[in-house]
Amino acid sequence: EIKALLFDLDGVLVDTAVYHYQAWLRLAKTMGFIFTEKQNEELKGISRMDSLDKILRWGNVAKSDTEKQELATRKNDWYVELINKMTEEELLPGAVDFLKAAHKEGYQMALGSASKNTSIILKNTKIAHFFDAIVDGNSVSKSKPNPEVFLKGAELLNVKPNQCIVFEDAEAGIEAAKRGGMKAIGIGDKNILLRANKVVNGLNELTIKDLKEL
Ligand code: B16
Ligand code: MG
Repeated sequence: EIKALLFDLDGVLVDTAVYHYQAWLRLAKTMGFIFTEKQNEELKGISRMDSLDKILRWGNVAKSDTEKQELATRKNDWYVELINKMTEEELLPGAVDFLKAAHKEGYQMALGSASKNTSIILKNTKIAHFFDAIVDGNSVSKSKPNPEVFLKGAELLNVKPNQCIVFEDAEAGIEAAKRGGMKAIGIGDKNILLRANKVVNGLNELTIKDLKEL
């Protein structure tokens, strides 16, 4: 029986990928190159440092570890400037209604995100109160597809992995849920999120009844 729902943040509840892209692109430009929105897709769900490594590879640029730390910090400062201005209007279609319905149904809920900036985003979009536990980039050491972020969430909620459904937009996130022994609902393209138990375009297409039929 499903008792808990674990939500990824970026791409499931809000679209922060556009802000990550703006900030990373600004950084790339300072190094003399650019990358496309399509390439930015590959950065979804992966950690800040892994993102930077990919971008440097795209630009054919080599940097020392110290330089990489500086670059990541600079990008994050720009990114934080952008998300500081976010409002609840930027929640994805159906997100709040779904969280409300799930809460009413009595499900326990946790956030499972790779981001170290979740608290700003949750505060600005006013959805922090829905979550009984928050696991994010500040509390995990292994990034998705490692299941750590979701297993910690289940542990904090005191439920077993097989009592959880994970909501994820990234392939690595679906993989993490599966490796953790959980069910997964993909938000996005079913040709990409192949391992999900079900795929929808957004939470607006999902009902509580769908969860029971999974
Ligand atoms: P930060 P999620 C992820 O969030 C993003 O999808 C990914 O693009 C980003 O690199 C990662 O968070 C780290 O974010 O730089 O804010 O710590 O999808 O796991 O909610
Ligand atoms: Mg995501």
